[in-house]
Amino acid sequence: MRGFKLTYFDFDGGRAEPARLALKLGGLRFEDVRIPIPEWDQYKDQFRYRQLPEFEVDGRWLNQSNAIARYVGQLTGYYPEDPWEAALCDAIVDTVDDTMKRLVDTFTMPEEEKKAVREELVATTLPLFLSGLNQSLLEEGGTYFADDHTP
Ligand SMILES: N[C@@H](CCC(=O)N[C@@H](CS)C(=O)NCC(=O)O)C(=O)O
Repeated sequence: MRGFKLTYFDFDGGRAEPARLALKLGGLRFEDVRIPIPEWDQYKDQFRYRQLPEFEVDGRWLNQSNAIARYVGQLTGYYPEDPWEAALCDAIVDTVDDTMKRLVDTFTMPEEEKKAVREELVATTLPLFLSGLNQSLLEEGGTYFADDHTP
């Protein structure tokens, strides 16, 4: 059996969660390594890009959460086989990433700047991205963004 190890921080959600969920739902056994955030500085240098998640498969390492999720999705049947459906899926994941990045960028801002930037996001970018995602979902039938097999 293959040895899988997913390393991320010790909370649910975040960038490792799609891979964690696909591994669990797909029935693949894996080592779920969760580094406590306060201890991160001790571990950081062990990782090539000094960031997480990282996924180990039989001693080989893969970084980038979306690449990891796609790979696990392909192993477990949660990633579309049809090229168009796969592209739709990728586009949604990248759009969510674009949205999230704008929020994450505010995390370390000084309070006053953070408030102003977030107010601007709430007034402009977030409604644009969220309504775009909603439109994409509706265009695909309203249940799944891609690969909808519901009867
Ligand atoms: N594009 C990368 C981004 C990875 C990333 O930003 N990871 C953050 C946690 S979500 C991290 O490791 N932060 C710790 C640090 O930068 O010291 C991915 O999707 O995997």
